[in-house]
Amino acid sequence: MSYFDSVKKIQFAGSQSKDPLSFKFYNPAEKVGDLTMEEQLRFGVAYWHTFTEDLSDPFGSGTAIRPWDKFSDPMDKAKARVEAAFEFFEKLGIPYFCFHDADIAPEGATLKETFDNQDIIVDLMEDYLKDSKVKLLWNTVNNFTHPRFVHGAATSNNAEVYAYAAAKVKKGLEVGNRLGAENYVFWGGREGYESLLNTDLKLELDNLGRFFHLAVDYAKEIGFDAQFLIEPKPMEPTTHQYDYDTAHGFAFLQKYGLEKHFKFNIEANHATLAGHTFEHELRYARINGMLGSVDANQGHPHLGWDTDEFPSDLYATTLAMVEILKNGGLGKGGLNFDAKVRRTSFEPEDLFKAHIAGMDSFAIGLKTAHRIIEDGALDQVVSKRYASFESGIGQKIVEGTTSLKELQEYALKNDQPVNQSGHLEEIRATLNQYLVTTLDSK
Ligand code: XUL
Ligand code: CO
Repeated sequence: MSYFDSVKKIQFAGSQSKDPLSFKFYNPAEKVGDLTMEEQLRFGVAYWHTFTEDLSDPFGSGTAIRPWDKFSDPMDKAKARVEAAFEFFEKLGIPYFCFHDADIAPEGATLKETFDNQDIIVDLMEDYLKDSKVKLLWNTVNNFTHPRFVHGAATSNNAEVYAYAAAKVKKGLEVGNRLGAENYVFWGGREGYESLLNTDLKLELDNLGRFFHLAVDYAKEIGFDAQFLIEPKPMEPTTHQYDYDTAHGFAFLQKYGLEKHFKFNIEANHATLAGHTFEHELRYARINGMLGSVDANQGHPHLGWDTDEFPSDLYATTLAMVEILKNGGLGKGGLNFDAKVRRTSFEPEDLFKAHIAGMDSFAIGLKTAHRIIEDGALDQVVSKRYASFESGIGQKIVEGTTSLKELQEYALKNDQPVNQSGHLEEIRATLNQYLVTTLDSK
């Protein structure tokens, strides 16, 4: 059965194409440097936004027209979604997908029934994966939507909820192992607090550390070798989420002796909610050897919540790709579109058009970043700016061979330091030049 009859396999048609159902810049087989675009970008579809989401918002009900909604029985609908998903992946030519347990199968009356429902869908997915090039980039469990998680999951005040959440993670690890997931994600949707007035901060953080250790141990026990990823977000739905940003998350992992077992899944819109740029979070993870994967989306500058828009900001995709290329790629990670079409873009074809827009935006980012790095355009600016640390007193500071006494003697002798301009406007103009010439090149 076909769910997207009007759509044929999406092809690369070049930058002059007027066909909305074609790639203008993403040409999977084209090499940028030593690797193809497909190998470097490792795009993924988020199952929840593409197949489960109904496009409701806090003020309005769902608008999405989804061909699989003709099935009213929840299990029939879940099966239809798998069928539709694989048709979508194949037609889009996207190599990966990601899901939460709750996206793929309905909850049962008991936890056991919920697991049984999942098993039926996972069996079906396993069959599809056998005949497909598509792979599971990561899976995770939803320990935040159901009312039982009102006070959190691994940071709940209620030990029974902690156990329930742990049971779901154990199942999630088994499912990931069966389906060959390359990563396993922890996004702490309600792992944080609403108010400190009724919160035992220390106990909650210690419990979260214990929870991650339990997951690491169980993955080892069953031979699940996925990369574990923490996905930072500062707030929403909590007022303070414990994995606030990469720096918070990294400090937490180090405190609890978990840093060897985890990397970060950096989401653009979470970075901006934390008051950072996307590239800041990527850079922070990269310089600490902790960049694992990316949730590719963008926020809206006027809206202070997680709008999860498809990425179209070429500055952001370019600077993100600079970080990713400098990281030597994403390894087992990828660029998962944790993005939803707008409530007003409710037609099934919009799902394709949105992914095409995102994939083209990152293809432009990749090409531009590759040229910036090859030419050393930003590297030269930075090394020139820090040249004072390459010789003399600067070299001694970097090598750790000086003292406060020597630095004072130096400062007394030289007196007022002389600074040089940072030339930021010139650098931004250079970035514009690189972007525009990428767009011109096809
Ligand atoms: C929520 C979010 C999640 C995670 C997975 O803001 O980004 O969808 O990516 O739980
Ligand atoms: Co996300």
